[in-house]
Amino acid sequence: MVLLFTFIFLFDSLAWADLHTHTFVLESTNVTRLCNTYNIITVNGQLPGPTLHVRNGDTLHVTVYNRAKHNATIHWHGVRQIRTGWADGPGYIRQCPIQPGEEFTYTFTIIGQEVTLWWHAHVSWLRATVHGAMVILPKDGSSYPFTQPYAEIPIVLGEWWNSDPVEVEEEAKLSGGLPNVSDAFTINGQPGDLYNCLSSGTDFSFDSGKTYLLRIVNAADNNHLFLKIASHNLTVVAVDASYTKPYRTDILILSSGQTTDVLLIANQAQAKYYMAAKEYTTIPEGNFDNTTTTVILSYVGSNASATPICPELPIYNDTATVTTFTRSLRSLASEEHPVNVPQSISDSSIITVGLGLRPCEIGGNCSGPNNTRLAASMNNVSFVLPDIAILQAYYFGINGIFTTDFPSNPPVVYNYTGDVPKTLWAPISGRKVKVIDYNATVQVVFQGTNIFQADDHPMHIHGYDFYIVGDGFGNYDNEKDPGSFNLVDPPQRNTVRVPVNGWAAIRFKADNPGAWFVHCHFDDHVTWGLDTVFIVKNGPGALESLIPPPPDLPKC
Ligand SMILES: *[C@@H]1O[C@H](CO)[C@@H](O)[C@H](O)[C@H]1NC(C)=O
Ligand SMILES: *[C@@H]1O[C@H](CO)[C@@H](O)[C@H](O)[C@H]1NC(C)=O
Ligand SMILES: *[C@@H]1O[C@H](CO)[C@@H](O)[C@H](O)[C@H]1NC(C)=O
Ligand SMILES: *[C@@H]1O[C@H](CO)[C@@H](O)[C@H](O)[C@H]1NC(C)=O
Ligand SMILES: *[C@@H]1O[C@H](CO)[C@@H](O)[C@H](O)[C@H]1NC(C)=O
Ligand SMILES: *[C@@H]1O[C@H](CO)[C@@H](O)[C@H](O)[C@H]1NC(C)=O
Ligand SMILES: *[C@@H]1O[C@H](CO)[C@@H](O)[C@H](O)[C@H]1NC(C)=O
Ligand SMILES: *[C@@H]1O[C@H](CO)[C@@H](O)[C@H](O)[C@H]1NC(C)=O
Ligand SMILES: *[C@@H]1O[C@H](CO)[C@@H](O)[C@H](O)[C@H]1NC(C)=O
Ligand SMILES: *[C@@H]1O[C@H](CO)[C@@H](O)[C@H](O)[C@H]1NC(C)=O
Ligand SMILES: *[C@@H]1O[C@H](CO)[C@@H](O)[C@H](O)[C@H]1NC(C)=O
Ligand SMILES: *[C@@H]1O[C@H](CO)[C@@H](O)[C@H](O)[C@H]1NC(C)=O
Ligand SMILES: [Cu+2]
Repeated sequence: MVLLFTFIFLFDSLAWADLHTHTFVLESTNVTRLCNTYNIITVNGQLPGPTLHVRNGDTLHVTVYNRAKHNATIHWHGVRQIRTGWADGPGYIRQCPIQPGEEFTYTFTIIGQEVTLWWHAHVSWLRATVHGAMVILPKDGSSYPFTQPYAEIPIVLGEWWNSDPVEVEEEAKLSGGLPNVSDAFTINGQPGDLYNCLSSGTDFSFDSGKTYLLRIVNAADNNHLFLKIASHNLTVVAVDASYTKPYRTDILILSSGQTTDVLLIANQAQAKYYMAAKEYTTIPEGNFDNTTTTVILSYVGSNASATPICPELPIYNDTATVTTFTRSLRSLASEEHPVNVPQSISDSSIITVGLGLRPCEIGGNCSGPNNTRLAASMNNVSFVLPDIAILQAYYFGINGIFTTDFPSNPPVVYNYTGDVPKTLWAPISGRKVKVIDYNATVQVVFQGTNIFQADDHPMHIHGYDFYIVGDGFGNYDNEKDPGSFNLVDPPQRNTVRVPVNGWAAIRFKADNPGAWFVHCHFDDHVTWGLDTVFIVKNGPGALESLIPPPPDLPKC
């Protein structure tokens, strides 16, 4: 079976696509940021890690050697992994981690996805330093549905801690309190000029009159980021590897996990301009990183000693700007790139997403508010990772690892976005998963809650792109709100920002069997349990089931 599959696979790829073989070495690396040297984990000594260049239809073999001190896995963020879920990466969901000294080869094919995705570590907070961009060109012989750019520039946004991010997480887990906030944001690994330390970042050089494609990735662990370039408008042409109708704007917002591709025309005076990014959040001041990262765009011929022009970024909690941006995005919906939104739904659920507080164990020291432990949940279930992978338990029929009773509706109906009584604040712990029939047409409404602290949660579903058919503030109304859904050209993404004290509705067809991680893309919220798993059953057809696991799959 494995051999047969591999054979067909190779035959196919020889016929129309390339095979890319890469080696990722995870290792401790000394890097200097903010004028100090820190020992962090990188891939091949680089921060951000290597950019992968592929075409739609190509196959990748990436062998990961773990020469670092932490357990590791790599996730190919947004890659649909049709039938190849074993290569998806999240630790204890799809695979046991690659332990120090071990190796594993990820094999997968890019099917029907173009423009920009990315990759990152998917255990603990290793992602903070282990990530990189994935550039996906159209198939040979086809082209972008927009002006062919003169040049393309990957732009990876991230955070920087003056510490090992895995230790930041461990510290917060032990204490039950808020983790340390980052010390800086970064663009392509560098904080830029607005910190107490001169940056060694490289300027981007622009030729007057030319059009550039900026492939922007928000790789930050715990943040949504605003991004702006002084004096320039940008035209959004794709998000999360799905084409959009061109949308002209002077500001971008990217939630953790999201990618956005924009065209920039270098049509301004020959000068230097800052690209700048800072956090969007509604949590109280003092509890987040209030800094701004920059990089310089220099026009060829500009005065080398001139001061760059600064853009004016919105205030950190400017939800109105975020809402305008998000609601302006539409799928391209062209003949070549059609929209297939499920029009009728066979599997519908409403899932609350939010934080919580648990009482401290007797004799414990808990540094959450009033001696509590921070928690997070979906439909009041705070997910606890198993010590073997859910997919392995499912595939091999190992009992007792998970239960299939994830609730399809909030177990208690209350005013989710009002003043929530404290008796509702502590979630239960569990490993409840949702089972979905093959080919089901699925609708999920994510409803944000106001428990302890309302937030915009970026919800990510592995193995799928979904349509965001509607969103709103307050409580979702199942009678009224579906009337305003966009079922014609809604944006398609793999990560949706659920508005603070609001909701977002998504639809997709369950055409990819496997056990798929569903979670907030903020790593601190994942640590607290804002996650679950959607198990999509195999279909009856030969090409409708998960392939068998690779023989070198790591063991726990
Ligand atoms: C990192 O720096 C430390 C302290 O200077 C040094 O002992 C260590 O060998 C360096 N590690 C690497 C991988 O260069
Ligand atoms: C978190 O911040 C505190 C206070 O600044 C510091 O003492 C501690 O070392 C930090 N923890 C880590 C893991 O960096
Ligand atoms: C950017 O777009 C706005 C609105 O369309 C327009 O007013 C402004 O002049 C444009 N700026 C540049 C630099 O093109
Ligand atoms: C956050 O940064 C802005 C400037 O970007 C500044 O005006 C504001 O005072 C800062 N707030 C805090 C709490 O440091
Ligand atoms: C370049 O900028 C510097 C600093 O603003 C200025 O002193 C100098 O005259 C400028 N040179 C040219 C050729 O404009
Ligand atoms: C946004 O933050 C500012 C400054 O902290 C505050 O005055 C304002 O009330 C906040 N706006 C909202 C909508 O919370
Ligand atoms: C809690 O803190 C107190 C005072 O700092 C200390 O004596 C005690 O050992 C701690 N308990 C635990 C379980 O860490
Ligand atoms: C902490 O306790 C104080 C005093 O009882 C209360 O006013 C406050 O709301 C509590 N905070 C939280 C987050 O529970
Ligand atoms: C829920 O609470 C909000 C905020 O207090 C309030 O505006 C709204 O009317 C409440 N909704 C219901 C249905 O009670
Ligand atoms: C969650 O479940 C716990 C335990 O049954 C209960 O105390 C709490 O009120 C529930 N909260 C919600 C929002 O359902
Ligand atoms: C699933 O849907 C596809 C495309 O609509 C269809 O070709 C296939 O027959 C369906 N399979 C099942 C088992 O319903
Ligand atoms: C690494 O993974 C193995 C297998 O799941 C586990 O036994 C071990 O405790 C993990 N190590 C750390 C440091 O988490
Ligand atoms: Cu979250």
